[in-house]
Amino acid sequence: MKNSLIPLLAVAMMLLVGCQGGSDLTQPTAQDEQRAGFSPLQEAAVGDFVWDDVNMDGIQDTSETGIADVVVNLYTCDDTMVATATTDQDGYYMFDSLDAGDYYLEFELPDGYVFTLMDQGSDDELDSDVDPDSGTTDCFTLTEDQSNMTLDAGMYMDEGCTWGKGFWKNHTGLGPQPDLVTDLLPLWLGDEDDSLSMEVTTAQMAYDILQQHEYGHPSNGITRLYAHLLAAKLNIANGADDEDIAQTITDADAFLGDHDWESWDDLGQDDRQMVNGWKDMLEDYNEGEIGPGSCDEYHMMY
Ligand SMILES: [Ca+2]
Ligand SMILES: [Ca+2]
Ligand SMILES: [Ca+2]
Repeated sequence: MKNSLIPLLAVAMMLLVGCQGGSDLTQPTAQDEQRAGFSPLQEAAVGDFVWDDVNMDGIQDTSETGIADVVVNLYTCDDTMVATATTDQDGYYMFDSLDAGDYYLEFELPDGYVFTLMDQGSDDELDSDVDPDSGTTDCFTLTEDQSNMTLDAGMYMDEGCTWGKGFWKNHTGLGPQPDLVTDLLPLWLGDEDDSLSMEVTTAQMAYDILQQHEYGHPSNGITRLYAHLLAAKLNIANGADDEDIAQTITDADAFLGDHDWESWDDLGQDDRQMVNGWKDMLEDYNEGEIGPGSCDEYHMMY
């Protein structure tokens, strides 16, 4: 870049930064500027939509809505940042009053979101144009006076997925499969530091709990609860959304603070039913019946 261009570019960038935001009614429109006797030379524009791709198919479905307050950055294709915009309450953004030229866009993911699939379907009005790995679009060319409103970004809340307890047992590093458990430890069964709570500190201990023969046996309800509670906590530590079973875990942890597997034989019918109910909920979660869904299906889809 020649030094003499820098002041001009700085002025151009200040003008551009002042003109962002499709919904900001306080900004002058091109018509306003023409009425005021100012005839803008730069008329190209790009937009316009960031949406929540709930069904993760990369297509803007009519039931899917925009996402507000997403930061969008505009660059020239030689990586000079031109301007920044933020999506409005309906998910729209626009950069206008642009020079003809080659540009790309960068979209910043809100917390918990990931980008959806790029360039799905045959209608560029209804797809997502962001590479999920880079968060940017391809370079595109704007000619003088061109308005391109097809540059959209789909994203969805990444809720993770869950594996059943058999998967976790097979991934303690004690068999041929890799150890995926150790990095997720320690985990507590029962509220931390309560008298009968167990702290699971090693992959071997996790294996013994999931295998259900070291801490009681498979006909013992608390032994079964241990296994499914540990699998659920491994899933959550691995990134799975816990909304559907957070209360179950809170209740089970409180109970396991003063009941261990040796307490099972002395439990009354109501307590046993309660323990079995928690175990069933946690098993449903781990198997993908509730919660974010099974990783088996997730990996088959992608
Ligand atoms: Ca969709
Ligand atoms: Ca596209
Ligand atoms: Ca598009």
